[in-house]
Amino acid sequence: MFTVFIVGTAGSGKTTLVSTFAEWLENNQYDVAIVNLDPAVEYVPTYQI
Ligand SMILES: Nc1nc2c(ncn2[C@@H]2O[C@H](COP(=O)(O)OP(=O)(O)OP(=O)(O)O)[C@@H](O)[C@H]2O)c(=O)[nH]1
Ligand SMILES: [Mg+2]
Repeated sequence: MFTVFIVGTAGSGKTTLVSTFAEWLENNQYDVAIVNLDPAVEYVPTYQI
């Protein structure tokens, strides 16, 4: 099992990267769990599995 932390300044593309990376992992037969640690998050994108 791998754990990847994505950190960066506000608006630097963290959510976009995580969403795209997770979709790629799912498409390549990896199981993925995503946890958003931002206490001020207002929008969490979904992706097709
Ligand atoms: N040009 C460009 N824009 C990007 C890239 N990645 C994300 N964006 C845009 O940058 C903006 C912020 O992206 P988010 O993924 O919401 O960034 P974030 O770091 O999660 O932002 P916060 O959660 O608000 O801190 C959005 O309008 C994205 O479409 C990229 O690689 N290139
Ligand atoms: Mg974000």
